[in-house]
Amino acid sequence: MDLAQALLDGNRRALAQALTLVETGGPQARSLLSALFAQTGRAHIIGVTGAPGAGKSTLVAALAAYWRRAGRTVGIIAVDPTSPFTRGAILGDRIRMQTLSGDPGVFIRSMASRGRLGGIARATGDAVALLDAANFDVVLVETVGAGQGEVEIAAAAHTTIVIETPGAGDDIQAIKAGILEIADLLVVNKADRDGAEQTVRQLRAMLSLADPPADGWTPPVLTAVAMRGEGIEAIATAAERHLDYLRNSGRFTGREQERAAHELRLILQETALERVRARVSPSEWEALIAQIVARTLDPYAAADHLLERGLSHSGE
Ligand SMILES: Nc1nc2c(ncn2[C@@H]2O[C@H](COP(=O)(O)OP(=O)(O)OP(=O)(O)O)[C@@H](O)[C@H]2O)c(=O)[nH]1
Ligand SMILES: [Mg+2]
Repeated sequence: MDLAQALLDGNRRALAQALTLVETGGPQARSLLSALFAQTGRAHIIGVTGAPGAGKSTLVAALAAYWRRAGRTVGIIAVDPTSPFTRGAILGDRIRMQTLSGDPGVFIRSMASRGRLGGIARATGDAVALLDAANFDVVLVETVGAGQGEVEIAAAAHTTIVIETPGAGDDIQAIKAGILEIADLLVVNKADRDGAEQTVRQLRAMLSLADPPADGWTPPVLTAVAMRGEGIEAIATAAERHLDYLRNSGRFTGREQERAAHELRLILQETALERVRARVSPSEWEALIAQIVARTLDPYAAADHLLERGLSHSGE
């Protein structure tokens, strides 16, 4: 069976199989992605990031339900979930989640980076491409905001939603520098708890103090009670408005160029490493390491040498 064609035809088992393939990586995954690449570029890719337990999955599920009611199809990727995707959502909104599961217009996939030798960002980008090719109108990517994760997701998305919670209040300065720069939308979730308004005010103050946004879009700060589906329509509408803004201001192409450059860099890094690994024997590798330790070779010269070995006669 032609996996690419089955995926394009809307076969969900083929999609699941294809996702497993790109998670593993390798030549088969590459040729599948090459075959599908021309069919990508339609989906609105939305990254959702925030601290563990901020309510990302609950919000993502509620957004998905909202867009389904609007007749749009939704693909969801949860990267490194610390809790199962549907846990919060099921507790919070049983009926809505039941509507999601069993709905062919929604596809949910979790991806774990544990035990993987790097490549999670590349694998996530590939998974997004598959959902895009499979004709999902919106692709939501959930990542825990802990270090590189949220920056990676912002580089791969059209629209990035950053979730905060009330009571981040006192240590709101602890919101990592950089989080405001990547946010296209800021959401204070769990607004049923004390201090939500204060957190909103603090975020707005931080935004007004920050440098004016390079792309001219000032991120709205919205509140939500994702668990009860409150504030969801405003968030969905703001995400759509952001995409419209990118398109109408001519900045969409720039975003696409950034996304493409980011993806190309990830692929180059991984491919170069893979080729070096394939062509340099462990003993040769160890000999180079020994030379570096002995200070008879510097690591840059070693890398040059390895790259030459890895990239020569590259008749793959
Ligand atoms: N009080 C309150 N609780 C919420 C709200 N939204 C989600 N929760 C709860 O917060 C907990 C975490 O929700 P999740 O959606 O799993 O959060 P998450 O950010 O996806 O968590 P991880 O993926 O584990 O990082 C669950 O118990 C939810 O029911 C809300 O608006 N108010
Ligand atoms: Mg989650």
